[in-house]
Amino acid sequence: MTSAAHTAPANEQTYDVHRIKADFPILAQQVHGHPLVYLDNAATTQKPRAVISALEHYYAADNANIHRGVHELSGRATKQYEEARAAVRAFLNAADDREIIFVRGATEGINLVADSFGRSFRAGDEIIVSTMEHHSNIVPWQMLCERSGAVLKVVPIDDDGEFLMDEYEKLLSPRTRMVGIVHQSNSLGTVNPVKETIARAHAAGARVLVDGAQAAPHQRLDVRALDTDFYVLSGHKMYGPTGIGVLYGKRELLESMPPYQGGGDMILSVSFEKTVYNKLPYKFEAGTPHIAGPIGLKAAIDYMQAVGLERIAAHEHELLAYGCELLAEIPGLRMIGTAAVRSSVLSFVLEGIHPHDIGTILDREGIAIRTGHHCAQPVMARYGVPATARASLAMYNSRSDVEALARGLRKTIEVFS
Ligand code: 7TS
Repeated sequence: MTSAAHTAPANEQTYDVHRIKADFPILAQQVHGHPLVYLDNAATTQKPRAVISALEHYYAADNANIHRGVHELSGRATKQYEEARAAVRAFLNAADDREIIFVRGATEGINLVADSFGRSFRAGDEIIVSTMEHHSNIVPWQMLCERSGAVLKVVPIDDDGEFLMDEYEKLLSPRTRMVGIVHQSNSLGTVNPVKETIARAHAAGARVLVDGAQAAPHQRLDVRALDTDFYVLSGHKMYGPTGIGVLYGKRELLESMPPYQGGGDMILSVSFEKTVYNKLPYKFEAGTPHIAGPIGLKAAIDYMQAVGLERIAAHEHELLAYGCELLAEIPGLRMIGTAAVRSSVLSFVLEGIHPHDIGTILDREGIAIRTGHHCAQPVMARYGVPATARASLAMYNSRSDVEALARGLRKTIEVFS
């Protein structure tokens, strides 16, 4: 271990990671006789007490259906649901609450856009995605291609896992209708130059959907500065509940799009002669929604903002650099994903040891990581590996967590030697 392991950098001294960790009750437990070291945050993050309490309070005190009852509880539930929408709007720096659609997660947000915005796509239209997309930003577009005859084009990545802007430029054409790009890759950690990607798409007359599932917990977002047409995120990856996510869309686009699902709440009037759809955002929120979801998500956003988005990012940045330093000293370890700009993901393979075995041995040490293809099989194909081991960081991880990871990996090598 290098001497750097013993001297905490400046940010670690001012950022009280142990106090933050204490706000997450689940992290206080032992697993297989060891203190839990949770490094599977790209799969899902743990929830602070503030989020758990918000959910409990909602169900214990305010639960009712929204937008319908005249009674007190319905009024309270509706108010909290709509306050959560305003909190998400502010978090994304969107212009208007009507541009915020609550969905199940990033996956549903992308499917909504592919289904509804894609309704006008025709044979010969083109959709561009990158090699490093999560399956959820590939398969809905493939399904749209099957339905419409549109063609999917793929931007390659280089050996470091960087998006190749020149190759992208070559793929853009007047036929391009949509560009789907991940803001931060879940399998490589690469942070993509989305602003430039969007500007170039717009210059070619195409629209852009940015998959922000992994970026949302790690950097300040600003959909207006990016000028993105659509942006999706998942609440559970940013300390909120599962089953709630957000689709941001520019108002004029959402206005022009047909509903995704039909049912209650998405209509103004229904008759067998003519049904009139509701205004935004309700046009896209058919049926009783996951009311507690946005309420929990707002609590998560409030919590992140109280800690400070920039401070979280700085802490995680230092931790990633420290983790890279420690892993570089492990014999036979190859990092998968070495882009110049990346965040929170340590993806790697160990010579001669299957990632699944790494994950199993680390688990016995109380260390949770993810192994597998991370729903990014084209990335695995690009690197010629069936799977990687992935440790992913969150605001509550500390230097001791990545030190435990490095120790666990040395132990894994011993077991297999
Ligand atoms: N986009 C990215 C970049 C993701 O990482 C994920 C989930 C999704 C979309 C889909 O999100 P969902 O909430 O709708 O499922 N990624 C992962 C992961 O890396 N490990 O487990 C899930």
